[in-house]
Amino acid sequence: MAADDADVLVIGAGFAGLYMLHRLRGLGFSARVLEAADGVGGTWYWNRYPGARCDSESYYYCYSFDPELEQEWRWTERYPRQPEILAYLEHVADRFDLRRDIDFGVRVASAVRDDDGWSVTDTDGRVRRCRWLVTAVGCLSAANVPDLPGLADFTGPWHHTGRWPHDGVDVAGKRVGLVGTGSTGIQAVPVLAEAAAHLSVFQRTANYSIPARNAPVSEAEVAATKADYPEIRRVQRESTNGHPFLVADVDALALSDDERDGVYQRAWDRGGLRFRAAVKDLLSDPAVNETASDFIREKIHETVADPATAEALTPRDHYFATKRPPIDTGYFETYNRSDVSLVDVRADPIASVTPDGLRLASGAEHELDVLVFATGFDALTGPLLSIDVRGRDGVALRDAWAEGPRTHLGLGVAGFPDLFTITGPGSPSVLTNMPTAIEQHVDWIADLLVRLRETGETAEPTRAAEDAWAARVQEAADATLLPQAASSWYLGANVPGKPRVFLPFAGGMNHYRRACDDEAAAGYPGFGLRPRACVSVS
Ligand code: NA7
Repeated sequence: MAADDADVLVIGAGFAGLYMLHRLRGLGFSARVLEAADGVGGTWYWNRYPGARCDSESYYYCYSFDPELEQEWRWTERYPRQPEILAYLEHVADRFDLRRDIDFGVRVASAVRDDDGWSVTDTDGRVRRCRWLVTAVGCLSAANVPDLPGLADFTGPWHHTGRWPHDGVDVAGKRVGLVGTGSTGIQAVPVLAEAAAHLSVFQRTANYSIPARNAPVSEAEVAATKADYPEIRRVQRESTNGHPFLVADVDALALSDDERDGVYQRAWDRGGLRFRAAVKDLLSDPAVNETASDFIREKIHETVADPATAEALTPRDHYFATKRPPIDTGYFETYNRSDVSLVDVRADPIASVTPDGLRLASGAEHELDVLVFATGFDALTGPLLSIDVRGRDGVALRDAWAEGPRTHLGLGVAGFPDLFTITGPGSPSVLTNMPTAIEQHVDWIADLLVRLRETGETAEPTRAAEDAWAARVQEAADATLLPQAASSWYLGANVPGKPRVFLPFAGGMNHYRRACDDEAAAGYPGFGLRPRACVSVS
C-alpha cells in the first residue's frame, strides 16, 4: 500500500475546509485540502450572481475562533455582499497561510475505503491516500438545473446563479427570464430589473420575504460589536439557530391584535431573519404562525400596486419560515415597475425551452435573450453523492442512502469508517448560521481525531446509533411545522426523484451541541471505536 499523502484529506476550501485545515495543522496533523475551484471560498466563490449577499449579518457570519481576526477585519455592510465575504475568506487563507496545503482545481471523483484508510481519486485520475477523510463540501453546492427539454437549443446565454460567470453577464438592454423565487431569486430580481430591458420572473411557489434593511456599518457600530464579541459569541452558542439573539418570550396569541401588529411591525422595521424570532412558537404552533404569515401577506398587498400581481405573489400554501425565509431589498416593490412581469408557472408550468425563450404548458411563449436559473440546489446530500464514496466492502454511499441519508449526528455514516462529514445531513446545518455550525463540527471532529491518533482506533458509527439519531431528527422535525411545507428543499422536494426525508436537525443548535458533547464525554459510544485491525469485521 502506498504511503499516505496526508493524515487527513479535506474536500472543499470554503468556510468549513479552511477552518478544518487550520485546526488540523495546529494539532500537528498533516493535512491537504482538495478544492475544485481555483480559489478559496466555496459557496462564496461560486455564487456571483447579481445581488448575491449573505442573509446573516456580517458581524456574526464569520469565524469566532480567533479574537485577533475578529478585531482586525472590518465589515462594511450589515449584510455582506459576495465579494466582501470572498475577500474575508481570502484574507483568512492568507493570514493563516492556508493556501500552501490546498490543491486547487482538483475535483474529487471518488473516495474508496480499505483497511488502512482512504484512496481519493480526482477527475484527472490522480490518487491520494489518507487515514482520515473529512468532507467540507457545503450543503448548497450542487446546482439544481431543471431538466427542461430544449435547453441545449436556447440561443442566448443561460446560467444557474450558483455557477455565475466570473466576468458577469451583460443583461443591459436584454429581455431576461429568471426562474425561481427562493432566497437567490429574491435577491437577484431587483438588481436584474435595474439592468435589463425587461425582466420576466417565472414563479412556481410564492414566497414570504422580510425586508433586509441593509445599510453601511458605522464606525460606532463596528466598535460596539468588537467590544461585545465575547457576549455575542456566547449567545450564538446558546441560541437555536447560531444567531446572536434568542427567540423572544412573547406569546402572540395572548396579545391584542394591535399589540401583536406592533410586535411584528417593529420586527419588520428592524428587518432580517430576526423577524422569525419576534414571538415564541412561531415554528411549532400553526395559530401563532398564521398571525405572522398574515402580517406578511398584508405587507405584500400594501406594497404591490396591482392587486392580481400582489395576490399571485402572496404565499398561501405554506406557513412562513417553513421554507427557508428570504430577506430582500426592494423585492416586492420591483413588481411595480412596468418593465417587470410575473409569470405563474404553478398555474401554467414551463413545458420547454425554445431557441427564443420559454414555452409554457398552455402554449404561451415568452421571448427571452438571457435565461437565469435561480432554482436552488440538491441540498445536503447532493454535494456528497456527487462523489462516488465507497465504504467498507465496497458499499456505495449512494446505495446506503437510497432511501435518504442516514448518519450519526450528521457527522459520520455506518459502513464508512474514519469519514467525517462537516455539516452533513442530520446536523443543524442549513437551519443555522453556517459558520457557527461549521466551527462546532470542526472542533468536535478535531477532538475525535486527536483521540484516534493517540489510541490507534478507527471510528465508524454503529447502526444502532444511526437509527437512534434518525429517530431524533424525525422527532425534532415533527415537533415543528417545517415538514408541512410540501415543496421544501429541507425535505428534498425540489429535486425530482429525491427521497422525501427531512434533512437537517431541527431540534436547535444548542441541543445539538449538547448531543455532540455528550457523545464525546461518553467516549464516543455511537462511533463504535475499535482498534484499526478490526475495521473490516462487521
Ligand atoms: P431555493 O430556495 O431552493 O429556491 C429555488 C426556487 O426555484 C424556488 O422558488 C423553486 O420553486 C424554484 N424552482 C426550482 N425548480 C423549478 C422548476 N423546475 N420550475 C420552476 N421553478 C423552480 O434556492 P435558492 O438558491 O433561492 O436558495 C437556497 C439557499 O441559498 C437559501 O435558502 C439560502 O440558504 C442560501 P419551489 O419553491 O420549489 O416551488
